[in-house]
Amino acid sequence: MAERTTACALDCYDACKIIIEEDTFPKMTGDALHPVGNGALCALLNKSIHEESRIEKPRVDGVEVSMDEAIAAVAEAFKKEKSLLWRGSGNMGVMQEVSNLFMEKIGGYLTKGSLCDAAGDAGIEIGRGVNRVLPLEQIKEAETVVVWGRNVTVTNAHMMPFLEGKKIVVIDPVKTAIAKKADYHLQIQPRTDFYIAIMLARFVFMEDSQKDEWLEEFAPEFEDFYDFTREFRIKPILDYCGTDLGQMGHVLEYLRDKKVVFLVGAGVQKYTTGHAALHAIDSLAAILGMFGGEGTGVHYLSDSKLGFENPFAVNCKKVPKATTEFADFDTVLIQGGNPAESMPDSNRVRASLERVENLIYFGLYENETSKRARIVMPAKNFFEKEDLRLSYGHQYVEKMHKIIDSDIGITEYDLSKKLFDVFGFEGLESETFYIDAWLEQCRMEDGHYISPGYEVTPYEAGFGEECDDEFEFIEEYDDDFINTKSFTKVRTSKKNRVDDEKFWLLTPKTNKALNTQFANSNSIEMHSELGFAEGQRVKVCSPHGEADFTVKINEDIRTNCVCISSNTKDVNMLTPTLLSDEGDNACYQEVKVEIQAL
Ligand SMILES: Nc1nc2c(c(=O)[nH]1)N[C@H]1C(S)=C(S)[C@@H](COP(=O)(O)OP(=O)(O)OC[C@H]3O[C@@H](n4cnc5c(=O)[nH]c(N)nc54)[C@H](O)[C@@H]3O)O[C@H]1N2
Ligand SMILES: Nc1nc2c(c(=O)[nH]1)N[C@H]1C(S)=C(S)[C@@H](COP(=O)(O)OP(=O)(O)OC[C@H]3O[C@@H](n4cnc5c(=O)[nH]c(N)nc54)[C@H](O)[C@@H]3O)O[C@H]1N2
Ligand code: SF4
Ligand SMILES: [Mo]
Repeated sequence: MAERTTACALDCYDACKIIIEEDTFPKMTGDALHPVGNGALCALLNKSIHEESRIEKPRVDGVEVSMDEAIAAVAEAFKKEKSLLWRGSGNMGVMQEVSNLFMEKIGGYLTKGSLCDAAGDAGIEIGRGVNRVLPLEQIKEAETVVVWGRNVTVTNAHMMPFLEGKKIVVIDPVKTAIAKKADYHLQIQPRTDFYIAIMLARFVFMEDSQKDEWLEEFAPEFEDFYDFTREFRIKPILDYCGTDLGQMGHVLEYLRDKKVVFLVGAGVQKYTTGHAALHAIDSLAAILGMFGGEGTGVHYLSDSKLGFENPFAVNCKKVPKATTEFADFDTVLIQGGNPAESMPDSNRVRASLERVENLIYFGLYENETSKRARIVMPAKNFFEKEDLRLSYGHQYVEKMHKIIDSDIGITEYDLSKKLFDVFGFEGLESETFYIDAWLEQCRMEDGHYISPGYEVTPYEAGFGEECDDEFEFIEEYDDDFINTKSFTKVRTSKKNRVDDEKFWLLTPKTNKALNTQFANSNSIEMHSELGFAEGQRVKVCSPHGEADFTVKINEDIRTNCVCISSNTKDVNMLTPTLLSDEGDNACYQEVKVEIQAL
C-alpha cells in the first residue's frame, strides 16, 4: 500500500502534514500528533482541490496539442540563444528546482533575490551570518510575543496555539485581528520599523537593561551600537513613527527582563530599506540577550535550505527576480508563478512578457501570465507527484508522497528529463535519487524528519555558519525615499520625494487566497475619514500606473494608509520596479497613491 501522507505545498509558514485515508481522496485530515498544527487544515487547501479549474491540455500558439508536441515546442524554444527560467513559489516542494539542471546545461539564466522575504533575510544575515529557524518549542516557552508586521491569524494560523497564555504585543499600522486581542498594540506609521527598533534599543541602554554579560561574549561591539542609536533625535522620530514616549514605555514593560520572542513578518520589509528593519530588530533583540537562550529569539521567514547540500545548486548567470526584463530573452519559462500579477509594476511586466518570442507558462491555472504565453504546459499538482517539503516557519521536513494518478500535466522532473533526452544531455539522476539526497541529510527525531540547519537554541554557541562569529550590530542607515533631515543629528539629508497628501499603499495577504491563486478581489480598504463611501468606485493612481477599485470601509487602518490585499486584481499596477538596497527584493510598499472618485 502506498503511503498516504503528504504535506501542503502552498507557500505558507505552516507546511502542514496531510493524512489521506485509503481511497478517500480528496477527503483528508491534518495530523493531530504532528508538532505543527492541531490536525486542522485550512480552507485554502480545499480551494486548491475543489474550486480552481485546472489547465488540462497543453497549448501552442493558442491551439491544443498533445503533450509530446508541446514538449517538442518547448525544446525547440530552448534552442534559441538566450533563455531564462523564472520560478515562482506556487509549489514549495524541493523538486521544483530540478529544472535548474537543464538551464545549466544550456547556459541559460536563473533569477536571484525574491518577491517575498529577501530584504529581511539580507538584514538578518548581516547581523547573524545565517538565518536559522527559531524552533517552535522556544516560542512555546516565551513570556512575551511581539507580533511585528505579521498577520499571524491569516498567514500563519497554526502559530496561534503557541501564543496562548502569553503577553502579546503587536506592532502594525493596521489593527489586525491579533492586534485586537493583544495586550498592547503599537499602531505605527508604515515603514518606520527601523526607527522603532532603534528607539527601543536606545531606551533599553538608557535604563541600563541591556544584557551585559551575554553581550561581552557574543556581541562585544554593543557600545558602538549605543552610540549609533544616539545619533537619532528622539522627539521628531517618535512623532514621525506615530508614537510617543508613553507608548514606548508600555512596550518596554513587556520586554524588560522577560523571555521574549519577536515574530517578524514580511510587512516590515517591503521597502528599499527592508534589510535595515530586520537588522535593527535583530540588534534590539541582541541587547536584550534574546539569542541562544530558551524561550527567546527572533522568528522570521527562515532559510529552509540552511545546512543542506542542494543537488540542484547550479552555476547559472542570474537576473534579479523582482525587476526581470523578460524582453531581454528569446525564451522565458515561467514555472510555478504568475509574474503578470504577482510582480510589481504590472504595466512594465506585462509589456515585457509580451515582447518575449517564446514565453512558456508551466503551471496549474489560467491567469494573466498564461494568457500571454505562446506555449502553455499544464503541471501536475502536489497530490500527483513525489516530493519533499521544507518550511521557512519551522524545522520539520515532510516527505510528500504521490496520492493520486492523473492524466493531466507533467511533473517538473519529467519535463526536465524529456528536455535532457531531446538535447542528448547526460547526468540527470532518477527522481528518487534527488528526493533521497535531501531526505538523507535530515535528522530523525521522535519519528519526524528535521532540517540539518536546526539547533534547539539557535546561536547558543555563536553566530555564522560555524557558530563561532560575533553578532554584528547595525551601524548605518541610508534612506533615499524619505527626508530624514530632522531625524539625525549628524547625517545629511536627501531630497524628500514623498508628498504627504498621498496615502501609503499596504498590500498584505488575505485568508481568501494564496498570493494570486484561488480568489481575486477588487477592494480597497480605507478609513471612513478619507471621505469615500462603502461600495463607491475609485481610481487609484501612483507614479507607476493606475487601476479602479471598490471601497470597503475599515476603521482599523490609519487615516494616511490604504490597504489592497496582494491577491487583488491590478494591485501591482501601482507598485514600483525597484530593488531593495540589500537582498534584491521587491519593494511593494515603497509607494504612495492618490485616490479619485469615479
Ligand atoms: N492565507 C494566506 N496565507 C499566506 C499567504 C497568502 O497569500 N494567504 N502568503 C504566504 C506568503 S507568500 C508569505 S510571504 C507570508 C507573509 O505573511 P506575513 O508575514 O503575515 O505578511 P503580510 O500579510 O504581507 O503582512 C503582514 C502584516 O504587516 C503589516 N504591515 C504592513 N506594512 C507594515 C510596516 O511598514 N510595518 C509593520 N510593522 N507592519 C506592516 C500588515 O498590516 C500586515 O498585518 O504569508 C504566507 N501565508
Ligand atoms: N502587491 C503585492 N504583491 C505581492 C506581494 C505583496 O505582498 N504585495 N507578495 C509577494 C510574495 S510574498 C510572493 S511569495 C509572490 C508570489 O508570487 P508567485 O510566485 O508568482 O505565486 P502565485 O501568484 O501564487 O502563482 C503561483 C502559480 O504557480 C502555479 N503552480 C502551483 N503549483 C504548481 C506546481 O506544482 N507546478 C507548477 N509548475 N506550477 C504550479 C499556479 O498555476 C499558480 O498560478 O507574490 C508577491 N506579490
Ligand atoms: S495553506 Fe498553510 S495553513 Fe493551509 S493547509 Fe497549507 S500549509 Fe496548512
Ligand atoms: Mo511570499
